[in-house]
Amino acid sequence: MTPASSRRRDLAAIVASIAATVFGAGLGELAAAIVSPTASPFAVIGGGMIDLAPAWAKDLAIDLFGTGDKAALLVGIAVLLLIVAGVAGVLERRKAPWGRVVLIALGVIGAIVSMTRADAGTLSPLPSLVAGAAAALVAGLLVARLRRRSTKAPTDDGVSRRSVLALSGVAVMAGALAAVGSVAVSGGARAVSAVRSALRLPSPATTTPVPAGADLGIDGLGPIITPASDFYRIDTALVVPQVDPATWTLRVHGMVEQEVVLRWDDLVALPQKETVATLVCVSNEVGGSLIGTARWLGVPLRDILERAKPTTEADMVLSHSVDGFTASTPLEALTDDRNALLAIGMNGEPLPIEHGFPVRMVVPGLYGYVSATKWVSELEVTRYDRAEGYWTSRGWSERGPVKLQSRIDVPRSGARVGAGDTVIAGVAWQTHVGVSGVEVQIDDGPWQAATLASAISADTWVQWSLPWNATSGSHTLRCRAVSATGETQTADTAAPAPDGATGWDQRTVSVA
Ligand SMILES: Nc1nc2c(c(=O)[nH]1)N[C@H]1C(S)=C(S)[C@@H](COP(=O)(O)O)O[C@H]1N2
Ligand SMILES: [Mo]
Repeated sequence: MTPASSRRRDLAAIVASIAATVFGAGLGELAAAIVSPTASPFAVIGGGMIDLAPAWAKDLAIDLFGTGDKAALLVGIAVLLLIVAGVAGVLERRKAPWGRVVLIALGVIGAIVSMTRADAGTLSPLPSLVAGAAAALVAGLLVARLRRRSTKAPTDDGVSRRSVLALSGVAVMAGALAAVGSVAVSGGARAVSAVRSALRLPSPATTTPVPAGADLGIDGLGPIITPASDFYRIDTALVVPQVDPATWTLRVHGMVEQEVVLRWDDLVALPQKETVATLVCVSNEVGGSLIGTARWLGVPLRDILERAKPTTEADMVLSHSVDGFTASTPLEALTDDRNALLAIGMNGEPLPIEHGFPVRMVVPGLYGYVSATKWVSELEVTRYDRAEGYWTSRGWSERGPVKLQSRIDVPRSGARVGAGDTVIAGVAWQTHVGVSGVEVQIDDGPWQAATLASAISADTWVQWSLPWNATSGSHTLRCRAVSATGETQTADTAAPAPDGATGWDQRTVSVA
C-alpha cells in the first residue's frame, strides 16, 4: 500500500469511528431518556467533571461563559469525545481490536461514573454501556470493511473507502435520529412541567409590600423585582432535576429531638409567608449580574425546625438536594427572626423547574451556595465540625455572609452619552443588613451622595440615582455603598473565592 492510500484509509477510519461514536452517543441518550434521564452519558460525565473540578475551574468557567457554562462544558466533552473517537479509528485500522477496546472503555468509564452520582439508580450504568457497545460495534464493522479490501487490487481502494464514508453518513443520521427521539421520549420532564402548570399555590397569610418608590423606573436600570425568566441561574445540575410534588418529601433529621418528614400536602397546609428577598451568588464579580430579587412564597424554616427541635449542640443545617448538592447554613440564620423560607413560589407562580421546583430554600443575608438549596429533600441538623457543604469541600468558605456591594447600571459600560443633563443609577445591597447610602465619584472629583429609592426591606437591593451634568470627553464613574450599620464599602479588591468579591464598581463612559 502506498503511503498516500494508507493516509486516505486512516482518514476514512477516523471518519468511520467518529460516525460510530455519534451513533453510540445518540443511542445512549435514547436509552437514558427511557430508563433514567439523569443517566445520560453526557450528563454523567459532565456532572462528574463538575463535581471533581477545582474551585478555580468553576470560577474560570463562570468568568468565560457566565450562565452558559454548562453548554460550554457539554461542547467541550463532545469535542474531546470526537478526538478520542478519531484516534480509536486509526487504532482500529492498524491494531484491531484496540480501537474497539478504547470505545468500550469510554462506555465503561461513563458507567462507573454514573454509579457514583448522588441520584444514581440501578439502571444508571446502562445508557453509557449501550453507547460504548454500539460505538464499538459500528466502528468495528466499518473499519473492517476498510481493512478487508486493502488486500485486493488498489483500484478497489476508492470504492471501499467511499462505501465506508456513505455508511458513516448513515450512522451519523441514525445517531441524530436517536438523539431527537430521546427528547421526544423524555416524558419525565414534560410530566413534571405539566404538574407544575396545573398547580395552584396557597395564598400567603402575610406579605411584604413593595413601596411605590422602590422602582425608580430609569431606563437601563433593571426592574426592582427580577422576572423569573431573567433571574440568573447557577447550579451544578447538567440535567435539571424533575421532582414531582406528589412524591416529594423533606426529611428533617440529625441532631434533633424529633425527626420530621414533610410531604407536599403538609407543606402547603402550613401558614404561608410572602417575602421579597435578593439572592446573590458568591461568584458574582464586582459589577456582575449573578444577582436577582424575587417575591418568594413559602413557610418559614424556623417553623419547620421548631417541630424537629434541634439539640443545643447543633450549629449548622446541611440541606441536601435530590441531585446531591449540599449547603451548610448556620442554624441561627434559620431560627432567628429573619425570613428564611422553605419556598414554593417565585413571583406569584410555582418555582420554575430550574429554580428548584417544587421546593427550595431562600435565606436573606447569605450567599446562595450556603443557603439557597434548590430541589431540597433533606435538612440534616449537624455541626460545622462534623460536616461540610458542597462548595466548602472545594475550598470555599464554610459560612457565606453577603458582603456590602453596589453596581452602576446606567450609563452602561462603554456607552456613548450625549453631553448635558443625564443620570447615573444602579443598585446596592448587603442582604439582611441593609443599605443607608450610596456615594458616587466622577473622575477624581469628590464623593457625592446619591439618592436612594425606598427600600423594600433590608433583605433586598435598593436602587439609587444621581443627576449628572455630563461634559464631553471620557469619564470614569465609581460607586460605593454605605451599610445600615455605617460601614463604607471597601476599596480593597478581592476575587470571588473563597467568600465573595470586594472592591468598587467602575465604568468608563464617553460623552459626545
Ligand atoms: N441543588 C442545588 N441548589 C443550589 C445550587 C446547586 O448547585 N444545586 N447552587 C446554589 C448557588 S451557588 C446559588 S448562587 C443559588 C442560585 O439560585 P438560582 O439558580 O435560582 O438563581 O442556588 C443555590 N442552590
Ligand atoms: Mo452561587
